[in-house]
Amino acid sequence: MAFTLINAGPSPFGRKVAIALLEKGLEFGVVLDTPWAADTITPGHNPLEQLPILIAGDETLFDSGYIVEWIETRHPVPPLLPADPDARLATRKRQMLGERLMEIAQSLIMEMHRPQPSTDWIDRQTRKINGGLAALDELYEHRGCAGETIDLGDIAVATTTLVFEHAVRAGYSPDIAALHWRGRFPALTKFVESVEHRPSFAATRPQEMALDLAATVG
Ligand SMILES: N[C@@H](CCC(=O)N[C@@H](CS)C(=O)NCC(=O)O)C(=O)O
Repeated sequence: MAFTLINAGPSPFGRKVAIALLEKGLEFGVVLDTPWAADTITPGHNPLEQLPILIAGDETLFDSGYIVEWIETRHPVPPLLPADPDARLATRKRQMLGERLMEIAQSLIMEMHRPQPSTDWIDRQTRKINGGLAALDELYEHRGCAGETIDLGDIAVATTTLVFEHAVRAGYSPDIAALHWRGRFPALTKFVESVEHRPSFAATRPQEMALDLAATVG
């Protein structure tokens, strides 16, 4: 089956899908799109008007969490979810924290680009990011580093934390203390450093794109 991933260069959500496909050895092509642009193709494929979108034969899939669930269900080998129920729930918990942290960070960064940002909103999202990172650090104290295999939790956590750094580096986000996790959360740091050079991660590093977030939310 031919897969096409509609994605944006820096998207951590799209990177999560790309890494899952690569880990499974599934080939795919990439079409880049900007969901806020006048000529975007995204709404034609996803009523929620968000990337990533995966075209899988005659099926069109959207929302990265659903897409990776679909990939895991249709292509279970090699597994990215453990079969043991307790291990599976632990994986899902890390996946959920990684995904929600990304959405909260997005909300914070967008707020900071508004003409009159709300300090209360910024404080609330900042607190949630610090809390989520601390919760992940505790979970990785028990899980440790990635070995030969990684799971959907590892992929969600690493793509989120790595894009925090990319967002600051590329200037999409102000340099907010909450987005700094490397060194601040030792177990989380050790874990990300154990996966970030893996071939599936090396092949999908965030790519810069022209982004005017102030114009998007202003
Ligand atoms: N829950 C979605 C979030 C995806 C998301 O926020 N995508 C961004 C690009 S990285 C987007 O398309 N934003 C446009 C919008 O939300 O209108 C997922 O996991 O796929």
